Amino acid sequence: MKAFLNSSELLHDPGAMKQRFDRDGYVYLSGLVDTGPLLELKRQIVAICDDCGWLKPGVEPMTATTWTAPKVEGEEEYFQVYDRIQRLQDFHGLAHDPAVITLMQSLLGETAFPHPLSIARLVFPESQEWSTPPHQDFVNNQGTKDLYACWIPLSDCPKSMGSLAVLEGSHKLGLLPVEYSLGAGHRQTSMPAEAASMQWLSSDFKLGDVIAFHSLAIHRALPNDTNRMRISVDYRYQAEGDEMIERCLRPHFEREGWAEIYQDWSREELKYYWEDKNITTVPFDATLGDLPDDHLSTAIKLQRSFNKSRAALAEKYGTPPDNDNA
Ligand SMILES: O=C(O)CCC(=O)C(=O)O
Repeated sequence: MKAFLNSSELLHDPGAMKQRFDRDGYVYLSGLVDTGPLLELKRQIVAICDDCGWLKPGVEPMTATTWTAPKVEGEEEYFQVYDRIQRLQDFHGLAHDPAVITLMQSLLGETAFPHPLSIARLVFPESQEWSTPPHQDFVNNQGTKDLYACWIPLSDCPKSMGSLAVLEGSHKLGLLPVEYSLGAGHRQTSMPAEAASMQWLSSDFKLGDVIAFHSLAIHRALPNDTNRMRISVDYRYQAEGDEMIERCLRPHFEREGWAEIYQDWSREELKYYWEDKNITTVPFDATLGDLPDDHLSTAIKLQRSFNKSRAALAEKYGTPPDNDNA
């Protein structure tokens, strides 16, 4: 797979950065973010994973080495960890990283701001059926199409660990219909014929590298073929005054409200920061996610094959031994 074009040299030329983004639907910047805060956030996240028994005992937690069958979004065991991550000040704070904001301002103008809805991904090995399918963020995020995501892995993330892939130039295909998928969101883009001549790009990310992409750019995750969890975060940005849906002002999955999430925070400026901004909300259009009539048969077929591989994994992992220092 061809690598992303590195746009770091355009950091001091916002006009050229925006032109490249408009052309390709993404910009990739190596070493944009300081590694210190990324490692600190990862340390906090792996401590939670470790506490919940996800990580292999006796192995350095920062390697995020797993030893159980995959946990996936939507499962109660996943939420035990994820709800605690949603409470981390540093997780939400990273969306405001000055280098990321400067990048987003070059793409969206001076008023670029992050949505309060912030997402962390904890992608287990052997969870390929569940990995993020090709999709356009606009179907979920809606509001303005000038809504751009920034994806940041919290470690080196080679392609083999399930890094992000983008279909180059696909933001120019417009908003596309969806079909059923098992992966996050249960929707994937129904690929038009023109997509066949486009190229999937990805890269071996180093810690500190980021990719920003357009809400119509088709993107997906590669399978995680390592024995470690891929931990990454993704944030969305738009200009003040542009349309947005209410849901983007609320916490991801909405299992707790901001008051609970903010309980242990010390940085007042990170709380409810959007309330003094010029926000224009519009209703969510559920029809954009409408599935084709035959989606139930597709869903049943995919679910059956998923169940089979889950059963095989349950047999493989069984109950973790009490003490395994291997
Ligand atoms: O990290 C992933 O698996 C998916 C990320 C994604 O789809 C996004 O950032 O919009």
